[in-house]
Amino acid sequence: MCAGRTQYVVTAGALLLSASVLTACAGHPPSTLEPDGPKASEVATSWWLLFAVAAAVCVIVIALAIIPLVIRRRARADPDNQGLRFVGIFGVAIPAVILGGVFALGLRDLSNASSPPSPTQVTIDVVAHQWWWEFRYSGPGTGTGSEVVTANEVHVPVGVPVELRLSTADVIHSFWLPQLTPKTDLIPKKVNTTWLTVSKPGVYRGECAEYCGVEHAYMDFELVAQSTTDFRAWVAKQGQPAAQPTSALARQGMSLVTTTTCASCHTVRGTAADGTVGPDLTHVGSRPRIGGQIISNTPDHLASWIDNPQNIKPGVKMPPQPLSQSETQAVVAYLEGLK
Ligand code: HEC
Ligand SMILES: [Cu+2]
Repeated sequence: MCAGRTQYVVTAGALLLSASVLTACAGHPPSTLEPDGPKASEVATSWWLLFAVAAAVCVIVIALAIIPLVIRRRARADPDNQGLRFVGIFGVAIPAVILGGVFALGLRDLSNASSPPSPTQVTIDVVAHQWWWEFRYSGPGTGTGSEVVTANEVHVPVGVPVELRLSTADVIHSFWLPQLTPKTDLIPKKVNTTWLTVSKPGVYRGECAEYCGVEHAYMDFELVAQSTTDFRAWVAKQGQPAAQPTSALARQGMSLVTTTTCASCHTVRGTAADGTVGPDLTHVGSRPRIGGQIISNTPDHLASWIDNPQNIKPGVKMPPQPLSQSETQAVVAYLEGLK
């Protein structure tokens, strides 16, 4: 008996410990249970509803299993088939009502999630690549006639319905902003649409939610929600062609970037570099992180990335670059100046 009690204490202790560990971790990875937009709120609400129903069913079933152990009755004949009626009600009718209700709610949420808020004011084309995200701004609301292309960083105005047109350059990926919008697949040769409205300013982490190859785990991006004025200013800046280099070192870097292999994969708007395999580098210097959020954008990190990105993100679709150390320094000086 004593051993039994010790076991209870140990189990209870373990549960408490794991609960406190879970609470301590809360707030780190983005959670669907901390929504900041209408679509994500619907997901959170249906999660809590399912949780409540499942918890209630669990408690009732456990109670039904314990009651016969506590109240012992002698087995007796069952002439009216009460046992069968019990199974009919609790085993068939009630579960059918619960599952049917949950199914209907699921259909309702699904159709809400895939209906546009009207009218959307900003349209962004999202192109998924192994293993980074390309964002292209177009249409009204962005306040710019010129092209805006970014990588792994997307800005939106707070409180404004935004339309996202999702496509992929290679395999199937899935676009997910846990606090803002449910997962939507990006499927080859197809454009899927999703919408989001962000209710408060902030930086939100997004990720790829469909395994898409070795570096799937480092295919993250950041959504920056800001006031309409700040958003317009950002778009206007990103719409400008690349800044001119201001030092001799950066000038050497520019000629390397625009005349060597980089130019066949990367675009720097306003120069001869117009490749489309990798991210647009026109304003790469303004990004806080590079490589699908894998490293922060410091001169040292940038130099080791350019030297051999395979050391940082093994399998990445950018080969090691045959540049001397001083050439790499020149390229870094140029790219860091592209704010
Ligand atoms: C064969 C194509 C290819 C070549 C050549 C190439 N890159 Fe890349 N580069 C890529 C791809 C693809 C990525 C995206 C990698 C990822 O994050 O998964 C990338 C990413 C980058 C990034 C990070 C951008 C960001 O915002 O995350 C920088 C900086 C960069 N390349 C610079 C260079 C420079 C400088 C050169 C020339 C010295 C070069 N690249 C040559 C394909 C290439
Ligand atoms: Cu993926």
